Amino acid sequence: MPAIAKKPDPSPRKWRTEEIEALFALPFNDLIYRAQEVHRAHFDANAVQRSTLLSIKTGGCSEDCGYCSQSARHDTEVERESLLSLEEVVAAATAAREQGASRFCMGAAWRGPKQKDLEQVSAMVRAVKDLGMETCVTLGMLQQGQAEQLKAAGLDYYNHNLDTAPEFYAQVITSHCQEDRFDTLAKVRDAGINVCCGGIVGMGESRRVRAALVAELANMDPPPESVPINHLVAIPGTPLENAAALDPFEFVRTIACARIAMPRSMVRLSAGREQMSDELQALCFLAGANSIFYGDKLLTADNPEAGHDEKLFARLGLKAM
Ligand code: SAM
Ligand code: DTB
Ligand code: SF4
Repeated sequence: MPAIAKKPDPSPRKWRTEEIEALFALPFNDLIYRAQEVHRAHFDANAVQRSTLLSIKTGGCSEDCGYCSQSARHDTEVERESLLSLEEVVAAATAAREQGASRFCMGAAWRGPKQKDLEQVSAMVRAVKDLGMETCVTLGMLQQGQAEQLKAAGLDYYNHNLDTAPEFYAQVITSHCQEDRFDTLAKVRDAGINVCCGGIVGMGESRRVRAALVAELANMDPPPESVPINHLVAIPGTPLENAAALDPFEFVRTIACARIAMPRSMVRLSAGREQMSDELQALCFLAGANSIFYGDKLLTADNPEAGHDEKLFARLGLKAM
């Protein structure tokens, strides 16, 4: 059964950054307890949704996002490739379904799709939908009418992250502004597509920035159905390759704060799992994460092997949603 996001709360409360900061400052055990209470009130605490990612168009991106292996402006090992064929995408989605993923997410290293690109991606969405999977794409910024076109193709989710708090955004990305991202998110929402929107931590930001990111996400009206919390994967050749390491408990705290502030959203433990111990991941599930990327690759970076995750799920008594 595909995972269905819960209906958004018709009147979600607004959060001030200071309130989220106060959550961050709680003793760790108290914070996790609060997050567990909220999690259990809204979800099966032992069920985790699994999405598989595929990079359908890799590298050569015009944007300068400081964390990204795919920017043409950074000297990384990622080579520019052209858009995958429909057959390649269907083969990857079929394999992901066989491994137990309920959603297939296709990512493209674009500032935004050209009309010709969008038609090809729409065909991919239709084909993945026909396999009985939920569909998600992340294609960058959308122009008028493009979200409606994706909806008509059967798109369930559009991923477009705020990435960080407004006050830190320009230190990470200068080729577009966060307002552009809000504009695309509004187009996605208006087209009736579920919103997948989160951010990255571990980029050298302060706790206040992490709290402000969680508040921005929670104050979206309605909040995103799906909230990926990425841990920076430090990529050699990017401006953030030497970002200061984040205390792992601070990552867990970020998950817990997201869970408390967005009780009905799926919170996804996203990039960075390959660099985490099983014990740290277990703490993230305890803090209310109930979704992961599943399969040995994210877009360009490594993710734990599916077999390893199967064993982890068995050891923790977790079931696939
Ligand atoms: N080009 C599109 C865009 O930027 O919206 C879609 C692809 S982009 C790679 C999707 C998201 O992946 C980014 O917004 C960012 O949050 C996350 N991401 C990219 N590189 C990352 C890294 N090295 N570590 C953690 N998260 C990363
Ligand atoms: C998201 O928030 N994280 C995913 C997905 N949305 C597209 C991407 C993570 C990318 C990690 C680095 C890489 O694979 O290049
Ligand atoms: Fe391009 Fe997206 Fe990477 Fe930014 S995050 S450089 S927009 S692929």
